[in-house]
Amino acid sequence: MPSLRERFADAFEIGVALGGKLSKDYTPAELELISTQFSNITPENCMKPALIHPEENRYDFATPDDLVAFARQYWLNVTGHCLVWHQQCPDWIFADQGKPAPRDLVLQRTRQHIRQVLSWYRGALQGIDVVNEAIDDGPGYIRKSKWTQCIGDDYVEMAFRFAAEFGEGIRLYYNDYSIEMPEKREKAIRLVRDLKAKGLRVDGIGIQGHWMLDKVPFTELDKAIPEFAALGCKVMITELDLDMVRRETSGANPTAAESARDDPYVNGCPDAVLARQAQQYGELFHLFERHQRHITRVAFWGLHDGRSWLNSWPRKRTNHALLFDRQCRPKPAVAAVVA
Ligand code: 9MR
Repeated sequence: MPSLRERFADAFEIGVALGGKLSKDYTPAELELISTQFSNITPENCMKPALIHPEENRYDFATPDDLVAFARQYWLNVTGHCLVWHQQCPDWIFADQGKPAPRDLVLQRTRQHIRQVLSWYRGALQGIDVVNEAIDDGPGYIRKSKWTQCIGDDYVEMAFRFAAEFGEGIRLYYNDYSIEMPEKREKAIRLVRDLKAKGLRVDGIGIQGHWMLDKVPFTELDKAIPEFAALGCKVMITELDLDMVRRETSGANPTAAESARDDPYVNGCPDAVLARQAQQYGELFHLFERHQRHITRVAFWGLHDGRSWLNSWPRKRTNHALLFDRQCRPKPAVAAVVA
């Protein structure tokens, strides 16, 4: 059987999000899996503002540097994640001597942040999520956050402006969850269209793809991909996983928390359920292939089931969301995807 990256080499890159330091936190089997199956890696956390820029005059490049070095060694591309987000963002950006910082100061700091990260990784990043999850989950347009409080809704525009200023040679993306669904899709289209009308560069739109077993929005995806492409953007599936344990919250709002305590698949996921997962992953890749002229990357949010964020969000449970099991063995979904 070909590896995933071989199987889709002519269609799109196969990506994976990786946490921690590759030089010390991964077993030989995991490293082997990364380098054989995938062609693109995304740092799961270490490039987020709070981690890479914990204090105004201190950057922590050690962990992302480690990932970039690994990627070089194995000829993998790296997609940065993310320059501006309302989560995992350090408080200092928004504060000025105990008071909310004025717009100009926050803009100046944002510009400096973007400048430093993009300059440091020039030549190392193929692309980067410039703004992550800016669209409101409810009826509003731009999500209210410290960014909108301090700068205004145009923080998105300003972030893309700074990214274009310093990001020569790096593709610039807007990334969000549930934007394939009609309500958020309309707002995502409006946002990207407005940015482009202002002359700003938006090279790609990332549909995160945190979906649930038996609830994959195939029909909406089929519409969303060409609609995003019609804006003059490439489309990427950036954080793919298929949640196997029922949850109430859709999308990926990190602050969601659920109180249920059941853990049905703690001793393993039944074959019949894994078969359904295989079928649905297979159908997804079939859909992606049909739209392959628009799609540049399909990336999984985690290397294998044991490393998925869905084991702890929106509550602790034993999940089986990815293509490889906790021992790095291919699950039935791998064969379905390849087929
Ligand atoms: O997978 C990431 C997890 O380790 C972090 O605790 C979490 C913090 O909010 O962020 C997770 O990654 C998110 C990504 O950056 C943006 N889209 C949703 C992802 C899952 O929450």
